[in-house]
Amino acid sequence: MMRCVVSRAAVLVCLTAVPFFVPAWRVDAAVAIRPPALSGDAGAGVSESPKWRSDEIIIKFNEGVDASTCDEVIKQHGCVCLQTCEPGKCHLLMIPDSQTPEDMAADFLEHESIEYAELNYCVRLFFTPDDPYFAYQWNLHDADAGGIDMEAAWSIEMGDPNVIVAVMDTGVAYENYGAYKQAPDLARTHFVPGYDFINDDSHPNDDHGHGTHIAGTLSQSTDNTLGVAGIAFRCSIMPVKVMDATGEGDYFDVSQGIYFAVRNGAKVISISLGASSASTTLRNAVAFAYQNGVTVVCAAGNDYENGNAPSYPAAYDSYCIAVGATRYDQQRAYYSNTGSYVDVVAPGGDMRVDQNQDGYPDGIVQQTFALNPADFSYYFLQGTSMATPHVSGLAALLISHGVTEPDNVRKALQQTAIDLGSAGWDRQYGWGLIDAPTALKYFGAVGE
Ligand SMILES: [Ca+2]
Ligand SMILES: [Ca+2]
Ligand SMILES: [Ca+2]
Repeated sequence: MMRCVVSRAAVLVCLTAVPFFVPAWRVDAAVAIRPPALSGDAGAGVSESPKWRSDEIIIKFNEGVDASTCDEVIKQHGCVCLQTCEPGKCHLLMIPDSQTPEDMAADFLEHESIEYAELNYCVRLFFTPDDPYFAYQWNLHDADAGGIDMEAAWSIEMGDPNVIVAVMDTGVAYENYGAYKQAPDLARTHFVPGYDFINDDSHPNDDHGHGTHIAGTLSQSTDNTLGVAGIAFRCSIMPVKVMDATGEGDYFDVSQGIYFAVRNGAKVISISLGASSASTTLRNAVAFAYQNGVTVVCAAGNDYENGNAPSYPAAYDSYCIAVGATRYDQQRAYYSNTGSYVDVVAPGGDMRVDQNQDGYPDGIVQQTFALNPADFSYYFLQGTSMATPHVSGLAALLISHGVTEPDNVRKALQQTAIDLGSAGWDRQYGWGLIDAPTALKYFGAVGE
């Protein structure tokens, strides 16, 4: 299936073993994971913010209880009235350090003058999607869980369908067509026409599984009570197939895909592939995208333990945002390339560990398929492939939020990244771990 080189010009280079992920399902079925049906407490192992104020309760006295009695009862319980909510409606009390709010409320409830006593529950501004496996997406949760804090980001921007992200990959399970089926958790995702440069037709269906996983991280149907969430779930996806069923392609097809995406309105091009040979053809293609105002986001490569050679197109530094991979503890993933071209890092996972103790390897989970393109499940994968759509998704949200031009997108991503490793930019982490809500506030904060 080496489908290049001989019949084409000498500048073509095979992208062998291209997609930057550990091919989980081909090596070990045990890491192709199907999360069990979940009950309501799916969040086990995922840190949550407090549900109520630990030092406060709210009480209300019965109608007709006079003010001096109220003061007396509050004092008897060792509490201090912080505020009242309109006269007589309710009191906010600070409780003694020695008491829990649950016990304190129970004590008040036993008093004859009390109508009710309850905890002061915390509200969250943040949008929390109802997708049942969202709890397993540590990569989308807070930075202290290794993630990019999408709940806070979604309260700022959920995306604009006019912002198109082209996915240069093995295709996407975006439609029902012949043997190919639409992934159920892409049913509400918005797609625009793409192209299949492997088979030269207008049906860029996925016959591998990699591209569907990438599209999921970018724009999985979200808040649909099914499966998992995606980052820029209201933006549009353009599937562009430039790799075949074995995960191989070539620079010529990738370049064609990039020109196609630019000419058909993509604002972001997400490229989770690469190879270690430089190419004028490929460089010209990413330069064309950049010069036409399109943000190109590329995987930095998974070859750290195999020579750490620079990967293209990621290494075309001024034209591409190159993305390395981190894991739950914010450390660089063992496979993630380092080098002068690394711009930022994003969660790519480490399947060797279960640092968040949720019972699964710490990969990135999205819906895709293994061998049969009509049989979908939820798979944890790792790689700079998986890290890349975090950055291209956030780029799409930035553009939805009004940021224009690739240099401004880059600036917002880099300037707000959480610095990791040695201080400032470094070869392992670039500018650091992307921080979605802070990036979305960047231009507002500096007065654009
Ligand atoms: Ca979903
Ligand atoms: Ca885990
Ligand atoms: Ca650093």
